[in-house]
Amino acid sequence: VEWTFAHEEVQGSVQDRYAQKFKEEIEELTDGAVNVKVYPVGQLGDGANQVELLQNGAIQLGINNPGSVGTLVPETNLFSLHFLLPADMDKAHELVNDSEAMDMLNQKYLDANMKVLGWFPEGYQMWTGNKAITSPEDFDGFKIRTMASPVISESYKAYGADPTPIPYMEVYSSLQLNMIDGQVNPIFAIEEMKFYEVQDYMMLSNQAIFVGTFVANDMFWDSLSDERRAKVQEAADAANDYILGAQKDLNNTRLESIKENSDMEIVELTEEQRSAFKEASQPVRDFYVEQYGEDAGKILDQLLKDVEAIQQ
Ligand code: 6CS
Repeated sequence: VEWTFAHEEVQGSVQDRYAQKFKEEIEELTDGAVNVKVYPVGQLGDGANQVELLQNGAIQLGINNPGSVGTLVPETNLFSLHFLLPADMDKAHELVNDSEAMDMLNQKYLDANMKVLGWFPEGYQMWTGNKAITSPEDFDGFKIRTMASPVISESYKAYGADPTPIPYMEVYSSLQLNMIDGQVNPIFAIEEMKFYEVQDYMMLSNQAIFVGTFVANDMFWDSLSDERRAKVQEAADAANDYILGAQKDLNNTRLESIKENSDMEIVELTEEQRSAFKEASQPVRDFYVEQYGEDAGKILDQLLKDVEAIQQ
């Protein structure tokens, strides 16, 4: 059988590496009875299109992220909150898989026809811009491209910025044409999408971690035998273990390559500068709970509890 696997990034990206690793594992575990065809972004539409195809079962497997699922699974806007996950990447990776909050959140995905097979951090979200941003005041009137999620918008409004949703594949040209002043993404993406060519500054701001979600269509999942399901989960777990080191390496080497190959200035925010953003971001937590209700509140509380525990 052939399974279709779509993700939201270009070849060689974190999501693509995850997908390729999963493909390799499941094809081996099933002695070639399963064949996985991986489609990067653009081939089956953008991130939002792919979520739709996955929900209705036109494709079996996919990687999406809370930014593109936020209007369908409102509780997942949790990960669009800033200064939430621990700064330590290993701990963040552990939490997004093991926190009890994730059992509650995964149930919400199931209600939206998506069976979650794994969560993984892809890197720290960094701002790039046509000017340096070191305080919330610098964001005043700044048009920042973000994904189309209400909590992401609210987060940048809290800094005084003007968040503008634009599809991923159109960000480069929008920056080039000065339709926007900046954007936010992990370093590996800033490199492979060549945003460094059309931006003067990159802020090592670390306000959030970009997380990816590996999901299966629920009907497809239900149609598998117990034995096949166990193998799919085994392959997903192998991809999940692999991606932690792979994404760290990729983000590190691409930071070095940006430093070498571009004249984009890199601005490292001090702890004091970061704390001004952290403070400004706190009311967005209330927005999240007010907008999405009791279960969202429980998920947030549980995650915050587990973040505290893992940092002890
Ligand atoms: O900013 C975006 O829209 C995209 N960024 C990444 C790193 N992955 C997929 C997502 O759609």
